[in-house]
Amino acid sequence: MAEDEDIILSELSDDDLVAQMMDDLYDGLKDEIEEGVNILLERGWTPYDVLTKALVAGMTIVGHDFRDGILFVPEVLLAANAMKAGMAILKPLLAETGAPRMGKMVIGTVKGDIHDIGKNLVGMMMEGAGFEVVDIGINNPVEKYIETLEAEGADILGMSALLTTTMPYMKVVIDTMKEKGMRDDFIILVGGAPLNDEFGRAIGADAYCRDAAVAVETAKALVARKHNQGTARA
Ligand code: B1M
Repeated sequence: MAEDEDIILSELSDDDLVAQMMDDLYDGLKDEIEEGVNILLERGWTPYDVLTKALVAGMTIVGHDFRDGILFVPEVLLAANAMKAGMAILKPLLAETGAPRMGKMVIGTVKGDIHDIGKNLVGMMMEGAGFEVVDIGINNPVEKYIETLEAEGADILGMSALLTTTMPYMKVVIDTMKEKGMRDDFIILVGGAPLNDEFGRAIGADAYCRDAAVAVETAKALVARKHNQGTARA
């Protein structure tokens, strides 16, 4: 629209800029999202605030309209690409905290599921908190989780699922780990929009994490507890 072409992002107030970024994310405008992220950072916003108050909040609106049949897969993919472009700018900043190494996490989205924005965000925040993160991507079968956990000598397994049809696969992974006698060697955290505490408990995970910040706090608490019990891996 001609009106939109006239908008100069750097001239907007913080509130107007964030509102405009939400519109731009909705419209899948990658370049504008990158520009908006950079402007907020230049104005002294923390990377975490840019992430949560502009990008995640914007993606929540996209989610609602996707659910309600107002947006469709191609539009949501564009929005996701714009979101990822913004996250790519924030990633090194979030990881740059100089926090002491806390442990190693293998994280991946389960088999049948290709949603990766939330998982990527958890990985970024975990790195920022001092964890080493091995991201095995999307659509992971149980074999991939197990092979990577063993090869990496990890402390934590993180699994993500965004679909009600794929979340039961987390139990397949945990049950297989139990069968192999390796379940108790790892802290298992699960997350994703359709999950809840009860589901996490029912499938035998150590904890369900509502969001990336909770994942970080939970991982820190459980790693500390494991260290105190003297059973943590080096
Ligand atoms: Co999808 N999709 N999608 N989608 N999609 C949902 C999940 C949906 C809720 C939309 C809706 O109807 N409202 C719905 C699921 C319904 C259900 O199962 N009950 C849905 C559907 C139906 C589908 C398809 C089946 C659509 C179709 O093809 N007809 C299809 C499935 C494909 C597949 O996986 N096999 C599909 C496809 C897609 C796109 C490819 C278009 C795209 C994904 C792009 C990508 O990820 N690269 C997409 C998107 C973007 C969404 C929504 C709109 C947004 C998800 C997102 O990125 N949110 C989503 C709607 C929604 O969730 N409200 C939707 C932002 C992100 C920051 O939040 O992922 O929740 P989230 O992560 C949070 C927490 O959940 C938590 O921390 C994160 C950060 O705070 N967390 C963890 C997540 N993982 C964690 C792991 C942890 C800890 C915490 O480990 C320790």
